[in-house]
Amino acid sequence: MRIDVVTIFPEYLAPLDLSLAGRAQESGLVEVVTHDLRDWTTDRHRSVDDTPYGGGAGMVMRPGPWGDALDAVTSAECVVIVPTPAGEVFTQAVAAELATCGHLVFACGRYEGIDQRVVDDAADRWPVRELSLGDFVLNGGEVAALAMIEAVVRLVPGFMGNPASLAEESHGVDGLLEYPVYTKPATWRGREVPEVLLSGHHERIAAWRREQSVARTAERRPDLLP
Ligand code: 6GU
Repeated sequence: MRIDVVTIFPEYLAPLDLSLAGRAQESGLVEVVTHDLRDWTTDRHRSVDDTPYGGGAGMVMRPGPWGDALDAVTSAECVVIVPTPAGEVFTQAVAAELATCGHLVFACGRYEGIDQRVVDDAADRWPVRELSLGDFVLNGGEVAALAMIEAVVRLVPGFMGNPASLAEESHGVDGLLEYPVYTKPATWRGREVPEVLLSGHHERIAAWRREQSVARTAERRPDLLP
């Protein structure tokens, strides 16, 4: 998989080289290339934003540099991703879908957003996904892109050492939250590991974990229950 990220803060993406995704890059499974949007500016001040038509607070990213940047880094087979709090919610299902793509291009906006014509123009040529991490506001798309890239890359076939751990985690196949986990010692600060987990009884353990998952989901995320 090839991933291009266009941003005015390429340094924001540096953690990708350290994290899980860094390993995937070393193994050649994934290649992430970041680009500075200002490389596609033509004015002396390398400006990327301007005041919004219709008035209002903040600045909007100009279409010119974005159009040229996307023309340069896209390919016939790519999917363009625009992180924005106004997007559809990025879920594990979206991550799994994107993990099957050969080429992802992230367009990270700052300020109040990117001129909508950039997105509309891109959508005439490539599949475009405007995606949000959830109902809160970040200063720009960079941190969101980092999160999405990590979520996608770990689903690329061949990335995870143990694919079973993908199936059992939160938002896995049954869509429930993960059950609580414990390791040695069996007693710590007077707190015991639940007895059933020491029993060696695999069916009882599976039933207990299922029960914990359902209870946790009902308590914290009732919207996820079927
Ligand atoms: Cl994708 N971008 C920004 N700027 N804020 C967000 C977000 C994305 N998702 C949640 N908040």
